[in-house]
Amino acid sequence: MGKSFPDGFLWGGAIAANQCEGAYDEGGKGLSIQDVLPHGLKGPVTDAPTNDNMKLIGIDFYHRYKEDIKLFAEMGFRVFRTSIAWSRIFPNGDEETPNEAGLQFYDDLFDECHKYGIEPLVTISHYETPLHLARKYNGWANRQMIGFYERYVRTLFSRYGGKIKYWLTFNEINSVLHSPFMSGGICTPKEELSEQELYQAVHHELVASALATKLAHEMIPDAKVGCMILSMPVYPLTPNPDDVIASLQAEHKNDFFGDVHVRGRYPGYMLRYFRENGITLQIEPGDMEILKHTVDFVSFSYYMSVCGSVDPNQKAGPGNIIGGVPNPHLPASEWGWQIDPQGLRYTLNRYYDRYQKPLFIVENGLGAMDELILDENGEPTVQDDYRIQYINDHLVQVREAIEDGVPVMGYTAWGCIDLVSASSAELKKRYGFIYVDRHDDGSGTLNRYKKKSFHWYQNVIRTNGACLD
Ligand code: BGP
Repeated sequence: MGKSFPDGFLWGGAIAANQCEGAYDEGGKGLSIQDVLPHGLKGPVTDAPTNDNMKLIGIDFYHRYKEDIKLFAEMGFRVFRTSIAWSRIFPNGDEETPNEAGLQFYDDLFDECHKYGIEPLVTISHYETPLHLARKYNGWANRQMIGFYERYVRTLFSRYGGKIKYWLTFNEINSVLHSPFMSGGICTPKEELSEQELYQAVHHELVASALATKLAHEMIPDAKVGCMILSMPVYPLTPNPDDVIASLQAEHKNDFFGDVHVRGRYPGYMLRYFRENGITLQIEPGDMEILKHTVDFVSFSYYMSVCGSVDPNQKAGPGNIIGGVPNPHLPASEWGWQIDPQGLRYTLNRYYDRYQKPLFIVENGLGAMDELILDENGEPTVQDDYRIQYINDHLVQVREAIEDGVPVMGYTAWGCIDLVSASSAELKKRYGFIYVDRHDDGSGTLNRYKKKSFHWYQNVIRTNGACLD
């Protein structure tokens, strides 16, 4: 038996509304950008929802959440991360009054979590901008988004202030630099979008995020607000100082977001980048004051690391939205994402050295092709030893980081129940401890089955991590 995790460590799992709920046109919901992205980042944006879009039904979480939360409770979850679909609350995004049916849905969902003593951790915006805001305003490229987002968060804080303690303002906020439509609802094709427009959109999101933090602190004094960063450590491919500086600069592109959220101002390296690339942000009076409302904790997703190199022959490999030069020392998943458990310890240490704030790992896991088989009792299951190995190895490194002195609030395994992939919109890329019988051709009963990892994770939580090896 290994060492236990600290008392009160928040064990749990994470999903996002658009990848699970389905019911894309029920309960007064408006369309979101995901409803016209049938193939995720790999395919075109369609004019209207199409039948090949797996997210329209998702895993039918909208209708089956009671069954699913019961299974999460059986695993012992203390926290459950999900997002609120903005277009359920404000179907178009720019109306004055919210949609009561949408508000009621989340009231019921959160009550169901509390029934089992599970603390919800809510992402306010997770790749699901209302489509109307994308089409009419060009998403976060437009400053008016700050006002729409403010109205949305005020609505959430006044309605759920008593029920939700942990809030995240934007999922993987740094991903907007790489996927402007999915992350920021920006319709201008990426090739035509100037850096000026892109960083202006980033400024709008950073102001909106700080405004949400300010409002949360005023409206729900007990609440804790975190930023959420797509973390991807960049190791120099060689000790060549040019590679080291190239890696530092690649890290800066991501660190910039956490730095503003924690320090409340733009870092010098970014001001230099703006200066040297002809970028002049339009900053309104008061913006810099708002940015000073800094977060209570830093949360992040961690799936993989990459390498930085100045060698033009080194080509970037696949990755979680952001790619990078592959590391010759690491294996990769079936989707080519390199597996690097120690990168998680490294990231936790690096963030704590930099921010001195509590950290929360809100996404980590292995997307893999699972095979449903019958166990000795004739029950369908999956022997997902590869997933157990992956999560075990990452959690061992979390424990190392805790031993290093890093305060880690919790760990929510990504896709604790199988869901639709964000990048490829496939269901066959499965992350769950719970198998969902649904397939990319639309077939399947939607029944839920416990994988081997379900029982394993239950034991991890029961022993507070002591069973990890
Ligand atoms: C992150 C997103 C998630 C999620 C995860 C796994 O980028 O925040 O929404 O899906 O990555 O990625 P994928 O679904 O592409 O495998």
